[in-house]
Amino acid sequence: MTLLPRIVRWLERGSVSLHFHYQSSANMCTKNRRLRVLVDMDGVIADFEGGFLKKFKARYPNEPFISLEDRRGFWVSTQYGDMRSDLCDKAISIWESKNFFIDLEPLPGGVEAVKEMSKMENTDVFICTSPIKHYSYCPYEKYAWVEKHLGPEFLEQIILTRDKTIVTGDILIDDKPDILGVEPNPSWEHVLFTACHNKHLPANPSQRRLLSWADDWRAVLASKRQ
Ligand code: UMP
Ligand code: MG
Repeated sequence: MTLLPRIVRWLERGSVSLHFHYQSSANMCTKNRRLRVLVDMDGVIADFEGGFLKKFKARYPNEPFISLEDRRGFWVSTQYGDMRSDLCDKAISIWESKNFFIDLEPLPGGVEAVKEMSKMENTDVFICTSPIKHYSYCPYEKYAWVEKHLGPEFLEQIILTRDKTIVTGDILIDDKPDILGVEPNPSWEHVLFTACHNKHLPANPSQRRLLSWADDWRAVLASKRQ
């Protein structure tokens, strides 16, 4: 036999046995399985609401605004539009502007928590975030924000998607109360991250919450390892 077919055979055998090893260890030892954590960006590690209000007031100083205390509902544009119809487009103009996403301040403890969990054993962390459809600045600035605050190594762990239901993971930490898409049974458990717009929602016994990054996120991750 010439050398090349032999090498191909060795490689094939190697991949078969590696595959077998992976499958059997995954089945027999689920405790050692890696945990995949999906962390949302806006409203979880980046202060979208605070950044919006600051820039809205600066750009439209004579218009009414909604304080963070009075925010209700996930969609800022809907609440502004309900106040006066033209304020919906004015609100949208804020996050469609250059430098809106890169200028967002980190939410307290978020960057530290994401860095810490990504260093935990058997843990894979991804930033899972929905870009706006006006794509001139937002996708670029989301990457730039992650590089600036989490470091260039985190650029490997960004998922930009408008449909988070098709992403597989064990947990999705996200401030949006209803995360819907084409997959009716997403693999992750949605842990609702408390934000000004969702804190008044009635308690939902089937949905766990993280009140902030000072809350016990380590216990939430630990519960998924059992
Ligand atoms: N967003 C809107 N309209 C709103 C509020 C937010 O389009 O009224 C956008 C901004 C973010 C996205 O790009 O929604 C929120 O993304 P997630 O945090 O759900 O990934
Ligand atoms: Mg969010």
